[in-house]
Amino acid sequence: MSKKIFSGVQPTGNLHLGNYLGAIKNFVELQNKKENQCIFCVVDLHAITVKQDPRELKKNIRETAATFIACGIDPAQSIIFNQSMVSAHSEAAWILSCVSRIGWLNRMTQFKEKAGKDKEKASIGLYSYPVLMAADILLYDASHVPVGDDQKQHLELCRDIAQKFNNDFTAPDFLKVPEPLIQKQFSRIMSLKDGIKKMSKSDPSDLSRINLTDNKEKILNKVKKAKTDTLPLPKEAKDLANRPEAENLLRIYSSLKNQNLENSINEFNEKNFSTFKEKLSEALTETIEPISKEIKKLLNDEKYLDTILLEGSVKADKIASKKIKEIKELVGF
Ligand code: AQP
Repeated sequence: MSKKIFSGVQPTGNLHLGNYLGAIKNFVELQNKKENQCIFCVVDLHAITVKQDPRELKKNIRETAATFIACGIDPAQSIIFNQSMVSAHSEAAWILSCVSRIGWLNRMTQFKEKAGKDKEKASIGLYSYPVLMAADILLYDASHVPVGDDQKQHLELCRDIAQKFNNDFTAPDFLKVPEPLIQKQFSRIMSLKDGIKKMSKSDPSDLSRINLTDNKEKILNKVKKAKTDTLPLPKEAKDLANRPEAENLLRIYSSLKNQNLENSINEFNEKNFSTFKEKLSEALTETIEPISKEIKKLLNDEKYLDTILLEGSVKADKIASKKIKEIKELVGF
């Protein structure tokens, strides 16, 4: 059955292995099933929910588009565009924010994590971020949304918003209620420095993540310095309990090798970490080095990247402007 796929990545710099294994790798697999229609968005409106340097943002928008292409998203097959070029996203976000309930948003854990202790000083945009995300998805009647595990709660909210809109305006099935597509085994890649913290763009330590722009030397160094524990690798999956770093590294290896965790456990059955880290570095270099070289090559051609984004936004706008027109009619404008 064909799927309508929509997903986004924020152009906030330092795209990393977690973004790749948790999301972008899945985008490419979905695109490669010819019957699927895929839209991949550089969500720059989401990026400004925290302060951005305008020059850096411009650079990061191109870098995110370059990363999509370098990872295998083909602009001839999928729509690649940046959110701010299609005004329907902002319009739909406002209308949907009038449907969404404060109580629903108050439950969002990502806001609590990102706003930290000083919630009063966080932007309103950061608070209503999931409503904009719902607008992104619902404008394209997406049936499936491939995301990392951290976005699961936002997707559930998106489903609630769609259902409430359909009820409030007596328009059954008008907004398509989307399904999440979450890679079960590899949905949350953790920091190389702390196995209970998500690998993240904003971690001040570059050693905590493998960036998709890292070269071989950097990869080797980061794997060498990755936190482990004093035990050898496990014999069985149950021995990974309370060993978050070992589990994370084994999961990363499994995902890169397209094998399940049990196979990797058998492969390194009670070996020491130095043997495993050598193999992990090899697997990482094999996957990341070609991506990183391609990103660098693409970044030398800004005109090409701008054209891809412009052409993508024209295609996206065609779909989104039709939907926002229907939304406005239902609302009574
Ligand atoms: N560590 C991760 N493991 C698995 N999937 C992940 N994703 C992000 N981190 C991991 C998935 O990547 C997609 C794009 O993410 P994003 O750009 O919306 O947000 P982010 O990477 O979480 O980056 P932030 O919010 O800019 O930075 P931090 O986290 O540093 O504050 C999503 O599908 C996400 O699930």
